[in-house]
Amino acid sequence: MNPAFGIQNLEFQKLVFIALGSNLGDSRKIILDAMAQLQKTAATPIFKSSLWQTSPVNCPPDSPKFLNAIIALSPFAEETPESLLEKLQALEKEFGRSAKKILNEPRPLDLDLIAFGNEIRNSPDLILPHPRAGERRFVLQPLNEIAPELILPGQTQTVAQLLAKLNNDESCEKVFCAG
Ligand code: PH2
Ligand code: MG
Ligand code: MG
Repeated sequence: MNPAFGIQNLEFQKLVFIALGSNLGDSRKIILDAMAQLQKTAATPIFKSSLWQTSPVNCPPDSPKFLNAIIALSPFAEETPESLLEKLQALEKEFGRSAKKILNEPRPLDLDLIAFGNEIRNSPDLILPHPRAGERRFVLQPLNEIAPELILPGQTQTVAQLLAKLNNDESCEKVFCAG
């Protein structure tokens, strides 16, 4: 399913994009279950990328590969970036995430808010849009499946253009279509 293809940028203003990552436990089940939970925090529509197996970036040596995906949803009218962030952090805990001891250590579930419409934030707890989203293949590749024409706030290029000019050797392989 590729329902967001061709959607105009104006409509993206209402959409929230969340990156899902897991490299500990049954990552495929965790990502799919988390996607199902995230649907409950949203009005429709929901757009889901495939699941991609990706090489760890800036992680401790011998870290397992990740499964990564992106979900786009239309938030409830009263939702704010801050209220949604709280829900994402609660969900990470529900899936067994504990307080971090080592930077980017393996985790069952990481939920990163990539964009919340055109909102901009620069607080210690939340930077919007996500500052490294435009550089990460594990974000751009799944995002490109559902929103190739999206221009993130502060960017001049679309997701498809950012992906095309990406110059790094991060591996990123589609492993499962979440439908
Ligand atoms: N997340 C990180 C650091 N490195 N590498 C991959 N492949 N996928 C991730 O989701 C990821 C990462 C910090 O959260
Ligand atoms: Mg992350
Ligand atoms: Mg995170």
